[in-house]
Amino acid sequence: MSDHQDSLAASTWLPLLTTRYMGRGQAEVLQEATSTNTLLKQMALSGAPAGSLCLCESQTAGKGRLGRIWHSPAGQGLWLSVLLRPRIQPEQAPLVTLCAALAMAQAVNETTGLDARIKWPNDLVLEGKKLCGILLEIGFAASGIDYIVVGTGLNVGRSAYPAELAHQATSIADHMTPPPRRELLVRYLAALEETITRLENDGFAALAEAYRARSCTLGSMVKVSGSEEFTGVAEDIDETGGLLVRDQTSVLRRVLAGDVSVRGVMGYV
Ligand code: BT5
Repeated sequence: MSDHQDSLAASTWLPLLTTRYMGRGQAEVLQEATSTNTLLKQMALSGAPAGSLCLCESQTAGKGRLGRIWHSPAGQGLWLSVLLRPRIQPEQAPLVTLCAALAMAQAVNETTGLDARIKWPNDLVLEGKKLCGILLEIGFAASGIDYIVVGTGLNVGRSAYPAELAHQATSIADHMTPPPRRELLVRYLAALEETITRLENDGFAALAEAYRARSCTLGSMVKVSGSEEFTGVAEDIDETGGLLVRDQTSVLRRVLAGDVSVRGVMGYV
């Protein structure tokens, strides 16, 4: 695909938007950024409205969780951050990651037919390998949540990740000729508006069925590592986004953070 056909210039996708506000605030579209999350946080602090976004062709300091690096080579992905100012309680904030994961899984499926699955909490996987990572950054005010920046790194092109990650990473181009990135963007923004609106109005219960249908974690054997280490079967998500895992002594335990490996996914056997 030539650069022109796969342009992310706002003029190519703004007319395609089907949303009420998502993607319609301020839009910063850059050739190169340090991190779209970092830039959008600055925009949030300067008063940018909900639905504003920042996206770029390449990131020089793409961030994962816990200071990890997110590889974001030029033209190879949808390196995108969206600004939300959701009407939810602070303890519900982790659910926004789940909303974004569901929205991106739906967008990938609708535009490519590929069966992207959600690995709780913040990964999308395709045939057991990581296709997309999500990073939430939250700003609080005295009254509650001020803003949430939702960053998504979706691998689209053949060179989206370095060769040393080939055992655990994948890209749409590993499976098919990718659609123009603006199609993924427009579908994601529409799906994100819907999942966030449902969360605001009715809580996660309104999304649970759709989430479960796209999850590769629920119903699977998982290994939890971090402050507590145990294995068990992931049974459900609770009302604040925690994962409920039944351990080998049949006790249901709530996992809020930490790393969860799913058997058969991203190199865990
Ligand atoms: C994540 O962290 O998965 C969150 C990634 C969020 C990236 C987006 S891009 C737009 C926005 N701006 C930013 O600066 N960030 C967001 P985590 O679960 O910690 O996973 C990080 C790990 O994924 C790394 O340690 C690598 O092992 C692996 N990784 C790095 N780049 C990758 C890539 N392009 N594809 C697949 N895996 C990758």
